[in-house]
Amino acid sequence: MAARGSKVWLNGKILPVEEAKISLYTHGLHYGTGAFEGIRAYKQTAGGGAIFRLEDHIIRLFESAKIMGFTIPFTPEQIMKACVDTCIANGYEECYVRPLVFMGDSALGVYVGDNPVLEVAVLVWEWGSYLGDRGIREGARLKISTYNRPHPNSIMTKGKITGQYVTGALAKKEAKSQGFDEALLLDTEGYLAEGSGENLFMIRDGVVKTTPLTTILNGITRRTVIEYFRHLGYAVVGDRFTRDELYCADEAFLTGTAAEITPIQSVDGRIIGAGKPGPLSQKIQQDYQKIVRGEIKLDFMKNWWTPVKPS
Ligand code: PPE
Repeated sequence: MAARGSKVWLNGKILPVEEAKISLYTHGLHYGTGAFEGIRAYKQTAGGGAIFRLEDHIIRLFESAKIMGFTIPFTPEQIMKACVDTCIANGYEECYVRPLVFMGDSALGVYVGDNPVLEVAVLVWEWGSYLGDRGIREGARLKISTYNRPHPNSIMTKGKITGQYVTGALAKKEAKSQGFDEALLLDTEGYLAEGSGENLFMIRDGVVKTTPLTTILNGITRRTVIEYFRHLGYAVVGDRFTRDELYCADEAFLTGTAAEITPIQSVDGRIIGAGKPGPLSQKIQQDYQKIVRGEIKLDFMKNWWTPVKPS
C-alpha cells in the first residue's frame, strides 16, 4: 500500500492519525452524507512543491456542500491553508490531498434533524498512477459498464458527494473482475457519460470532443485540457456521443486528478486508433505534466499553483 500521511487535519487541528477518532454513530458513515475533493500536489521543476488548482477544488467543495445543504464551519481560505498545512506537517511536496466534510455524530435516521454536526478533515497520501503504469504508457483497457451514471434527478451530478460513489465502485469492481482497467458509464439515455473516476475525451479528424456537463462531474482536469487545447488552437466541443462513435475514434483518453491524462487503448475489446497513445493524447499527457510542475505557465492559468511551504 502506498504511504499515507501520519498526520491529518481535523476540525482546525493537525493531529497524529491515531488520535483523529470519529464515532460509529457518524451519519456520513451510515448514509453517505459527505462531500470531498481529490487534489494533487506536485514537485515543481524550479524546486519546492505546489498544490495544483487548489482554489478551484475548494470552490467545488463548497459547491458540493451547498448542494447538500451543509454549512462548512470554515472559510475557503482556511480549508486551503489546511491543505497546505497537512502537506507540510507530513513533509510532502508531492502527494494526493483529500479534503472531506461529512455529517457527524448527531441523530441517526435519514432525517438528520436540526442539529447536524459537520466534521471537516484533510488527509494526504502518496498516490501513483491511478490506472496502472501500463495504462499510462500503453493506454487503458475499458469496458462499457452495465451500470449507468445516474440520472440528474437521482443524484446531484455537480456535487462530489461521498454516497454517490457507490455506483462507480460497483462499476469499477465489475470491470476489474473481467480483466479491464476501468469502467465507462453511459447516461440513462445511452450516451457516454464518464469513467468511475474520470472524464472522457475522444478525437476524430482533429476535433476534440468531450461529454457534456449534463450528467458528469465537472472535472477540473477536464477544464485544464479544454482550456489548454483551445489555447493551442484546437476545436473542442462538449457534445454527446455514443459507444460506437467512441469505438471509431482516432484517439481517446481519460482525465482526472488521480488518473491525470490516461490514454485509452481499447473499449469493449475494440482497439482505438493505432492501439497506442495517439499524437494528441501524448502531447496533452506530456504537457499536463509540465503544467502541473510549473514548467508551462500561461496567462490564463491564474492561481493554478499554491506553494507548499511554511507561511
Ligand atoms: N468524474 C468522476 C466521477 C470523478 O470521481 C472524477 C475525479 C472526475 C470525473 C475527474 O475530476 P477532476 O479530478 O476534477 O479532474 N475522481 C477523483 C477520485 C478518485 C478516487 O478513486 O478517489 C480524483 O481523481 O481525485
